[in-house]
Amino acid sequence: MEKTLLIIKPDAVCENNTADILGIVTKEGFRIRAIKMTRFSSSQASRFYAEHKGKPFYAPLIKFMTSNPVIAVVIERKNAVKKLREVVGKTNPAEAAIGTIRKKYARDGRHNAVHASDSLSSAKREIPFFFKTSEIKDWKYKDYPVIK
Ligand code: FUP
Repeated sequence: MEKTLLIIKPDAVCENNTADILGIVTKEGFRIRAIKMTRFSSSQASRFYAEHKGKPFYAPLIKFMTSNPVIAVVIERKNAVKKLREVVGKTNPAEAAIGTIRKKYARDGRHNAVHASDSLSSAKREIPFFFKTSEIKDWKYKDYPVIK
């Protein structure tokens, strides 16, 4: 089992696509381990996207990502990083495969519905950006007490 970070971006939050996107990932066998709605401050967004500093799309990216709340989600399954990248699709929805989240919900390469960690090392850096270890919860499928 492997954990990765999914962020539902401001466009998808504001278009009320949150439940649809969570439905897709849970149907793909991902289990939600942690979830929160938050809003990036400029300094948080700059740190999160530090690798893109200097690129032409950096300033508008920060402006967009700080414009409204996002929903950060830690999800887990076998091969989580690779599988989520497949389910999410390419950065630009024009290039994304049919059936992917970005094909369905992205407007363009900036307003592209979701973020998904691009490697295990990115996931390990990005998850603590939003969650303390104690906020990530373990649970087992269909394993709960039925209280009489
Ligand atoms: P991805 O891993 O698919 O999210 O893509 P990148 O890491 O290359 O880019 C991160 C974010 O930068 C994208 F989700 C949106 C933004 N971006 C643009 O706005 N324009 C571009 O041409 C490329 C990326």
